[in-house]
Amino acid sequence: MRSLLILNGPNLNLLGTRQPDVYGHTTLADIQRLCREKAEAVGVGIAFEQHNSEGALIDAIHGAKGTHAGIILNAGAYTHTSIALMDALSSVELPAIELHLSNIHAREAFRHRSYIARVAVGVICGFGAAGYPLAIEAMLSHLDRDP
Ligand code: CA2
Repeated sequence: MRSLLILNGPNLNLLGTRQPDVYGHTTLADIQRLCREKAEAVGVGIAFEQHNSEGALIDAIHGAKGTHAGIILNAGAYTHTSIALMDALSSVELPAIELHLSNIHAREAFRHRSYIARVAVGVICGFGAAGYPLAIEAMLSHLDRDP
């Protein structure tokens, strides 16, 4: 069975515990459950990870090569700063979808820049937790596209 890596970056482990006005009440464990349900429904495997450090995220991206067919990445604030994550994604040559809970373009100017978008096949943002199952569907549609 094909498998996808769903990778979450810094502070996303705090979801549902603080700033519910911005990020809602859903916890990362709730999101993981949503992803499992969606993955079962569409017949794809998933690995769901969260790391606070840039190095651990890079290691997870490197490890995806040969194991996963694509990467769904909510890189958190590293989205806006990390050339290293961008380079890691380029190096593994796997399709990646950039994902955010919030609409980063409706927020502060420093969140409008994304290094991840340059190497992603697409971006989903602003749909809260519902963006995760949408990203699974989008990735499968990308993988199954006509060449
Ligand atoms: O909207 C998103 O998904 C973000 O990736 C979330 C990041 C933010 O830096 C990006 O610009 C957009 C922040 C994640 C922090 O999540 C928290 C959750 C609860 C309390 C504090 C932070």
